[in-house]
Amino acid sequence: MPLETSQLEQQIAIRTIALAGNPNSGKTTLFNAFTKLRQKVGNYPGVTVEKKTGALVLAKDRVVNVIDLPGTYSLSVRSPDEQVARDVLLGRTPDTPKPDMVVCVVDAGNLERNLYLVSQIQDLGLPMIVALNMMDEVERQGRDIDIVKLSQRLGVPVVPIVANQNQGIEDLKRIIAEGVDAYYQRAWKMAPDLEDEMKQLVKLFLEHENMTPQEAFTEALAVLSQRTEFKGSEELLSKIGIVQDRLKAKGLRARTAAIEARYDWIKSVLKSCVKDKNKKGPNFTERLDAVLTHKLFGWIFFLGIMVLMFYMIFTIATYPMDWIDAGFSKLGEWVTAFLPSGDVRDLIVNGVIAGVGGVVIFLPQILILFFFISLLQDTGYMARAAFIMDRLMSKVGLHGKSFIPLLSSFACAIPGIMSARTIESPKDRLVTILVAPLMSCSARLPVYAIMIAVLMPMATAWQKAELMLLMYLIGIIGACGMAWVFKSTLLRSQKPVFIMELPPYRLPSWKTVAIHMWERSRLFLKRAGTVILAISIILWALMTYPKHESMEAGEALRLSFAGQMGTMLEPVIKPLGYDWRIGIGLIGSFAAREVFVSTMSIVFNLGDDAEENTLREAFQKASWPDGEPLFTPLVCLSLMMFYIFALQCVSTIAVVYRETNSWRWPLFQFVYMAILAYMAAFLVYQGGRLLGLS
Ligand SMILES: Nc1nc2c(ncn2[C@@H]2O[C@H](COP(=O)(O)OP(=O)(O)OP(=O)(O)O)[C@@H](O)[C@H]2O)c(=O)[nH]1
Ligand SMILES: [Mg+2]
Repeated sequence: MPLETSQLEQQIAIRTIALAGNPNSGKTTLFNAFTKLRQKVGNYPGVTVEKKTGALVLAKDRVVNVIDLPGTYSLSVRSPDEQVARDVLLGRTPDTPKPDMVVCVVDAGNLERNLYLVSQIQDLGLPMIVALNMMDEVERQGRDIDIVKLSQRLGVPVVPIVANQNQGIEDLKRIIAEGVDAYYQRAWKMAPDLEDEMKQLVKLFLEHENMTPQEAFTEALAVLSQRTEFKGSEELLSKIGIVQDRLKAKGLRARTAAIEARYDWIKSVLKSCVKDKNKKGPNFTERLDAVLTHKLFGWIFFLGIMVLMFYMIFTIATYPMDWIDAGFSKLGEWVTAFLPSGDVRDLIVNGVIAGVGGVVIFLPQILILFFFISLLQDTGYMARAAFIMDRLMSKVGLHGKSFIPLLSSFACAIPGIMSARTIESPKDRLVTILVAPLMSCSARLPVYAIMIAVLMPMATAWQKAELMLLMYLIGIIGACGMAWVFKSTLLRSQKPVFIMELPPYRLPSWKTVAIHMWERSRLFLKRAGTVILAISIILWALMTYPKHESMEAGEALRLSFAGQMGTMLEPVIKPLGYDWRIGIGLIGSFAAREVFVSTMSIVFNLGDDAEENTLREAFQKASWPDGEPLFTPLVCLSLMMFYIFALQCVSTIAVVYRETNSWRWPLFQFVYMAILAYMAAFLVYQGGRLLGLS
């Protein structure tokens, strides 16, 4: 095909380009640079688990679709997220057109492994550009890559870029706009008799199926490797069977032969294009890893970083929290002065402002939590945490890879559960999904924080941080324990081999951290302004009606609808040390955990005649009818236990439904976690009383 016409065709044809590549090679970073979107990036493999689409403006009136794909090491699929990448590249995804061009994002620091995928994608026959990313690191390591030669050897344009610094992006866009020639000749070869059999198969596919030569080749290779069962006509299948039998008779193993042939070719390419200028001793990452993945120091560092995080949560966050608190009080006073007394004023002051304000006040703590989580993700420490956890996880029958979804669940179980898609074994994936909500998510933070403040008002921030750490550890231990239970009963399967790669440490990009914190606080505030607001209004109404004007405030609350519900629940929760007012909070928080705090703010604003005290003071004053204090240390502990273990989150249930495709698992999860929560709270409260504690 003459070059000019092919380029012309490309120019008209290109509508969709796909960003493919190994995990952690910078695809999403490039996607964000292309589309100005803010998809999540992180320095560990498996950040992106769904395909995402955006628009790339090439010229004034020329826009193409860009698809960001989950990372994959090869096209032989092992996990659900890799399946997405493969299906899109092969044009087998119903809602996505087959890409007209692939931009293969390659980590220049890991050329050998990355070029393996490049070679596989080339075999698909799609026009391709290699975006050689992370060139800054290559330079720092003193390596020299001959771009022109690499491009010649691969037979595709190679563009050096530094995606996170926007370098090379314009070059890349220019070459995309120009279009590339799809002409391709396979460079790697297997042993002659295997190649002959391959030719036979390709011929069969071309004769019997409506395929391009590249499709026929890909299919033939898959059939040769006996990876996929091809579905076709009887005649074709029997002919394929003959070839397969012949291979077996000759003792030829096409699968390993193909892998070896590819790597041989890659090695020869690298030999001619890459030069190490100065060989050095262990690099920065290796030296740091000697400590951070050390059997003992690794754990000390991990726990240390968590204590530090909670310490910050109890110290620097308190100042902005006081300001927010003061702001909402002022707002309440202002509305009280401005509006005539009555239900409307009551709704706004005691329902909306107390409810939403009660949650928004925790924004500074949430910000600090996300600051730390972003750091863990962006520096590459996340993968190390999974690595040290692997020793613990292997005891329960899972591998460290399962710990990444669990760590992400510290932020929120929803992204955590979704990232379980990187797990190959369906059973292990299910176990991970089932235990992920046991990790303490950010919605628990307000509950823990307020309970710890009531429990030990005089303690130092370090002591509070340690108790908070304990709550998080109980969650981790609970998750591991339940994983062990599931792995040894319902979901028995072999213990998988761990192949988590440890990315190099990278300085966090402050922009990424800031964006992450911003996105998360936006979500948090949005939740406060929608879900929490709506529930606050409903609960306010339930707590206000039917009205008993003449009665004292606490008594009127008890006779309200919500009060009646709480009273009905009281016999069930009394063994945990809770009264009907806490019962109202529990009911509300089955929609979302933070609702506990907002409901309690409303309960104690309504039920208490003195309005200006803080929630902590109200808790400390609250008592049983006989005058005994309600929030004793044991009750606080028991409540925290309940919140560690209970699945009080409608959104999580919905996501588990989506990820497992049935109601069975989310229901099962809800029930087992409820039982666990009740038992834990019961044991702490009753056990403590037996020991003579209060
Ligand atoms: N030094 C350096 N770091 C980069 C560059 N491009 C991306 N990164 C960092 O590399 C890490 C991985 O980036 P991502 O864009 O999340 O990688 P990905 O390919 O989308 O990864 P998955 O979604 O897990 O497959 C992040 O920490 C980025 O900040 C680069 O050119 N140089
Ligand atoms: Mg990504």
